[in-house]
Amino acid sequence: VKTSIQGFPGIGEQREWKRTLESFWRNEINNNEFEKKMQTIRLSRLNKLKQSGLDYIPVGDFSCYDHMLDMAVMFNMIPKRFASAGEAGSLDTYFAMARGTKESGACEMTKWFNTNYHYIVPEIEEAWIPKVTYNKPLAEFKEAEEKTGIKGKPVLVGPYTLLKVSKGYPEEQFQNYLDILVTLYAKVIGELTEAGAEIIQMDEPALVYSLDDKEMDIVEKVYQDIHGLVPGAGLLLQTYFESITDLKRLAHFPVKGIGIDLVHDQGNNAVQLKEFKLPEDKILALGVIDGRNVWKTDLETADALTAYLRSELSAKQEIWLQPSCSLLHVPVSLKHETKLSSALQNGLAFAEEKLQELQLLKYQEKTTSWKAHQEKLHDFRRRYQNFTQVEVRKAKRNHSFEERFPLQQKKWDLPLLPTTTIGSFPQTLDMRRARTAFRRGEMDQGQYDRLVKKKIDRWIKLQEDIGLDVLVHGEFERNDMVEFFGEKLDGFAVTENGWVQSYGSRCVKPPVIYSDVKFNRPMTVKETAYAGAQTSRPVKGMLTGPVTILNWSFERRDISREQTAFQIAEALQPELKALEDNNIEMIQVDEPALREGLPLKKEDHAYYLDWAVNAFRAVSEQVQPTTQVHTHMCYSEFNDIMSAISAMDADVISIETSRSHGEIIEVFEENVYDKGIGLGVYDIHSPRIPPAEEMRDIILQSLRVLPPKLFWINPDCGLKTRTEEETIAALANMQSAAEYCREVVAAEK
Ligand code: THG
Ligand code: ZN
Repeated sequence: VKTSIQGFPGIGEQREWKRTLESFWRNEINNNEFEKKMQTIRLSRLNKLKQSGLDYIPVGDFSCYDHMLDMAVMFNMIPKRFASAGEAGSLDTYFAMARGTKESGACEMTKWFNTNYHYIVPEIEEAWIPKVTYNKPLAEFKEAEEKTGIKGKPVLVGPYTLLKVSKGYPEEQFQNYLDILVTLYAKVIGELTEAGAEIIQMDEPALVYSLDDKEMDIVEKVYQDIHGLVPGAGLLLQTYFESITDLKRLAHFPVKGIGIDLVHDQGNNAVQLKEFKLPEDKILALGVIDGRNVWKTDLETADALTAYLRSELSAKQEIWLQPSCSLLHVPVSLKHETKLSSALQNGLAFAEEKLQELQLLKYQEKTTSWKAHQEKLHDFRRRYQNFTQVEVRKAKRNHSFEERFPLQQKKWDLPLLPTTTIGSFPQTLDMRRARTAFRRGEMDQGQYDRLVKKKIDRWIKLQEDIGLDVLVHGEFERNDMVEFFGEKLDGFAVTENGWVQSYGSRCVKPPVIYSDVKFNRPMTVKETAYAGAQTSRPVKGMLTGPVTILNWSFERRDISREQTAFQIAEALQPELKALEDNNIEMIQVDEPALREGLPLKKEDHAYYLDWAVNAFRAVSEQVQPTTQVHTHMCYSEFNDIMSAISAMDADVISIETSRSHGEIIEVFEENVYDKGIGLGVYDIHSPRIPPAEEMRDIILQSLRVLPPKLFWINPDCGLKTRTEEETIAALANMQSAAEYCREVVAAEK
């Protein structure tokens, strides 16, 4: 038995990767220093993996921004609009694509399957000149060999997945582009093989969607063609996040091995594996430990599963033990957690601890460390396994939208095309520093509260001056929209250093749900009510919804996700009541992650959407009909869930759209949406300040498919990552665009 991992976090134990990137972007270090620092981080990570005892160590999974962007640049998928950003293949072009420039908007970014990681979407333009600009995995393979003596396992995203998650090409060109890609992959793989890479991991997570026979034909041909071009290549076809619908078929592709997820597959992969005879020359890589959650592995269970799967396999079969997917999705190490109770730590394993688990499983001996591991796990379970059953049920408000709409029109009396923002304002350095000082006990509650109030005062005034109609308090007291609630609700634990990359240099610290979720005390009332008292305009309260809290936390695995979602929903109800009692009667319950929790298999969509929508509705079940419930969702791809979005029954929804505005407009051409809606009118992920004219066009375009009396105007997401100057300038442009469009609409009447 061998051990391997598909990928390891690149951010470093103390997020040194993030700091390197950001100091480069601030021009504090030059290209040379940047490359050097990145190499140091890359090599120390490799040495750590080497010391862990892994048999196969991934190389090429390390990125200076995102692994999909690396693939795009490697294959020269550089959109024309970046031609002037720098030399093809230069860092300037690379980061221009990731972050945009003054002249050109960044490439679209979207979530990686059903995770909270976001990748850069490759664009294939008609003018694309297919070529390999630079064999990145080869460079890293050689570097690993020279500098650390590791014979690495290069990692590539496979051609089928790459093309599936790319955009910009006509659907009917799919096969054509796939054929072209195959020749490029053959070149990269050929060079790697030549250089001595024995195993090359081809990540094909897109194979876990519900593929039919015809699609499997297409995928099979890809691997036949590559095999034909590079017969000596040792490809390991790696899948994850779900089961393979037809595993038997996949197992007969002309590849050296297959990798499967045995944790997040609903048991399907194991069942199938027992039903056919795996060719005995194939490596079977078993994902037996959870690669995307933080729970300690039950070694007995994992070992029993491995033994069961091996029982009918040939003795010659090469077996690898692996996590279920890349460890990118979990924090780096438990060793920096000084505040988590030992009772809880007994139940946890981050990326480094998972490496140790693989070694314990490899030797299958019930050593003292094995026994100690199991004992801790059992301690944890004894303490936390009980839970309170809540009812997963239909939930709805007492009045329909048709009844609520006129009541709310009357109560709020807003202008046509009301302007607002999504909730957060820039988290400036002074606020971050204050929060750190407060957490360390270097600043007392009174001082901290005064600082928050000063910020709120300033931004209430700024919003009034700009002319916005519905104001927000700005969330200065919050770190992250999920972590903040995790700190205050019962049943959650937050970490000190449990960072996970979210996109680019941005990281999040997902809280851990280890016990029943319950309301403890009001969480948002103090700051929101204070803001409300400073202005005569409406101030919108800001909560994170149950599905998003669930999706962006490390959830329990001993009770169902829907149970936990309803526990969270019920824990939020008293918060809405407390806000209403304090005259906050517009309340936004954000669900940016509702779409990303969508199961990968089509057949599971309906069930998920049903409980997710009901959990959302349960939050505001008891509010007054005049209380206006807003919600917000990030990222496109709404086509497939439009009816669920409507079923959420929010009075107003805002949707992030601006990196793919045209596509979202089409969605509303095809679907009638009949409640309040704001389509983001500019991209907040880029430092670029969009001119008012550009936003006018977007608004007027949207008004062709959505009725003006239901339309709201807002940026496409929260503004916490922007600077104050950028925010003020962009919002002023947005307000002027809104006022212009109001006149256009009035004139049309
Ligand atoms: N919270 C969580 N998950 C998310 C988002 C979020 N996933 C999707 C989307 N939003 C990703 N966006 C961001 C935006 C900003 C940051 C992280 C993810 C961010 N992080 C700080 C950083 O890395 O500098 C964290 C440090 C800090 O808070 O001080 O800014 O909003 N859970
Ligand atoms: Zn958003």
